[in-house]
Amino acid sequence: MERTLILLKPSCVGRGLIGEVTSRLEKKGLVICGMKMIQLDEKILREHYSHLVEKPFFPVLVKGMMATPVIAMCLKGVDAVEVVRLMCGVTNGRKAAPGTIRGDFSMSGSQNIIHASDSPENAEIEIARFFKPEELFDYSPLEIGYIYSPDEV
Ligand code: FUP
Repeated sequence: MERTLILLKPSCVGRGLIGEVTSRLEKKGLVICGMKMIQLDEKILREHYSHLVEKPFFPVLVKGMMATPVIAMCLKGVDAVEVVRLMCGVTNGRKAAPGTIRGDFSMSGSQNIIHASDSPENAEIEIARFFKPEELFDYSPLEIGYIYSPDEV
């Protein structure tokens, strides 16, 4: 099964939406295999957002991402990367479809609640960035037989 990395951003933590967003991911059938609260610093954000370092909004992005601790989560499921990106919606909350996490909870292109890995390759890099091996757990929840049929897993 595929793994992906999400961050519940300060716009989620600061608005008391941790439970609400986590609940959506759990109810979908994604398995939480790692979860912790961390305070990000500039060093890890420059690495995580290396593709955006030259953008004019980068300093605002970094400041916003350090405003509160964040929740880092590793999620597992069939096609987990694509499934979670679809659940998040597009980057700008004002343009994200209703029913998506950003579409339902965000009015902003930067205060947009959640980060999610954009490819399986990047997911593994990001999981290793935020979690030590001993912080990740490989288990099957009891209801796995109701989440997938046997030929899907
Ligand atoms: P996404 O993959 O949807 O998280 O989007 P990006 O990797 O392109 O952007 C990462 C973060 O940079 C966004 F979540 C918010 C911030 N950003 C801005 O603040 N302004 C922009 O115009 C684009 C991105």
